[in-house]
Amino acid sequence: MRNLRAEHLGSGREAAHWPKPTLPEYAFIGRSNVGKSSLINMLCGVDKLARVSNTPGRTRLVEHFQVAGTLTTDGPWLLADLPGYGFARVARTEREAWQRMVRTYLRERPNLQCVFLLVDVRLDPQRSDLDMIQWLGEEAIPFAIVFTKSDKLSPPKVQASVAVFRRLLKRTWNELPTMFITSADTREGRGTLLEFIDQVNADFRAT
Ligand SMILES: Nc1nc2c(ncn2[C@@H]2O[C@H](COP(=O)(O)OP(=O)(O)O)[C@@H](O)[C@H]2O)c(=O)[nH]1
Ligand SMILES: [Mg+2]
Repeated sequence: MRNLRAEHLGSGREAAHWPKPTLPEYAFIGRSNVGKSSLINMLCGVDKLARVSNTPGRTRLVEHFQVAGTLTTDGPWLLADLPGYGFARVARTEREAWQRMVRTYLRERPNLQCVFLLVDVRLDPQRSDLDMIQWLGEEAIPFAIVFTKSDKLSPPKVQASVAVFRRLLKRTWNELPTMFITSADTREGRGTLLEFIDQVNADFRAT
């Protein structure tokens, strides 16, 4: 399968350290261990692209990558790897610092097109994910839910798990977000996710 050229642009805590917001940008966020680095690497078809974001001490920063295009088009786009949440044992001050930075980024990044919120398909809906969804909705920040590790369950169990999530969200939302089912191991969902990015990139360039 076609690999995408991708390069690490830098990391930073605040807007002054982020790349100029001229290209369409997609942010990846989720609880630690959800499979964020694996998904980013799988999408780009590059081993160890997102490894840099695992470096201790840099995990509290937004990591930016520029990707050369998708499977079918060459228009460049930006990928932002956000620090994970859901550590049980993180001190409150650190959690608040995380929240401040991530919220500032999500609210104020002008070229942000969509937040991909990653959810482990094996788990029941987690409070921290639901809180994030709630907040994104209230802030009117466009997002999609990306279920990860689909290879770990049988297809019917994957569908059942997604259905639980949909039912829960339907209690609060009239319109459900777009959902993707992915696996870094089998590469399920790669084409679909890249097509989605393609479409949004095209809309961005048309305006
Ligand atoms: N079977 C399987 N394991 C995965 C998948 N994605 C991630 N993992 C494993 O889950 C663990 C955490 O993945 P990682 O990408 O580092 O998660 P992150 O903390 O969200 O960046 C690692 O052991 C990965 O090998 C997947 O799609 N399928
Ligand atoms: Mg990671």
